[in-house]
Amino acid sequence: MSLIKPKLSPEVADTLASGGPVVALESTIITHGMPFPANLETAFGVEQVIRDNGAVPATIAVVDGELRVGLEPDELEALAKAQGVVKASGRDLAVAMVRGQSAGTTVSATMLMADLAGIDIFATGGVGGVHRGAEQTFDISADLTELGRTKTAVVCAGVKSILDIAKTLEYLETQRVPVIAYGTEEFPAFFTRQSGFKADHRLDTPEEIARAMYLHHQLGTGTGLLIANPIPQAAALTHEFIDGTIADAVKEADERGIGRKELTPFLLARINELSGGESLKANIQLVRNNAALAARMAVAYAPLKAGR
Ligand code: PSU
Ligand code: MN
Repeated sequence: MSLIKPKLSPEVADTLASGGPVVALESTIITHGMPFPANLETAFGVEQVIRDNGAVPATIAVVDGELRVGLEPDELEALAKAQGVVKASGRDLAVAMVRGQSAGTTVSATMLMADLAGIDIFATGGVGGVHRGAEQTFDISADLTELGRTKTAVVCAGVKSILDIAKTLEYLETQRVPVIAYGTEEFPAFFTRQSGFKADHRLDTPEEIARAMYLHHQLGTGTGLLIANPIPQAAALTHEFIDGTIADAVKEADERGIGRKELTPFLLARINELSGGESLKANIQLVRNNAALAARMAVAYAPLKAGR
């Protein structure tokens, strides 16, 4: 079976060819996850954090129907400003290509494209999961099934309580996806360092995580890994501050009948409004923190992959 190779930027292509460390970044966070101009500032800032930690960033998106890995600054800016861009999960990529559309890629689509490009590690803020009320709506993010079939390691800050965290962890267990918390026993809840649930595993260094990735793939498991990195203490929100706001936003979405792919972007925007911008500030800091860990993992993983 011949697979499509996305178009790589020259820098990403050169780095991959020489076995150097590359970290993939998603673009739905830019197109649907944060308002302009914070989305663009964050996108540039996160790329710089990856460079500062010794790796090359590869922001992934669909631009005018072309699958792209590594965007130029003007392309990133156009994506951040564009109105009405598609939110593409893995299943939406082929149609976006046929129609010549531009699209922000979700965790699912970004994992798929990273894998096609030969990139093993991907940093984001939060992954999608099992939504609250999923027993009625069946709303389970394609991010979770992608983790069950694509080998990319995804560094996130856990999942926020717009989701049913217990069911999300159950689903990842069913999908055979190891959930590794970095430096903590607890599975973090995005804005907060605690969720009330334990992660399956704890590892304390990027080198150990890289070795676990390597062995996981050597075992032929065929699945991704989810690395949960708690938000830095100084940037974390408290449960008292954010939990009620999240519950209000979830209730409002339910009352207004918002579902399917609109649900997550609506909740993120509404929580930002209701929190007076505090959730966005925390979101920016945790993405940067994840990018730093992912870059350090990539630096440790490159020699293992090359057999050095
Ligand atoms: N959570 C966030 N910010 C985001 C997303 C999730 O805090 O930007 C985005 C990611 O791209 C994720 C997607 O893959 O939402 C999940 O969407 P859904 O729940 O519709 O599967
Ligand atoms: Mn959904």
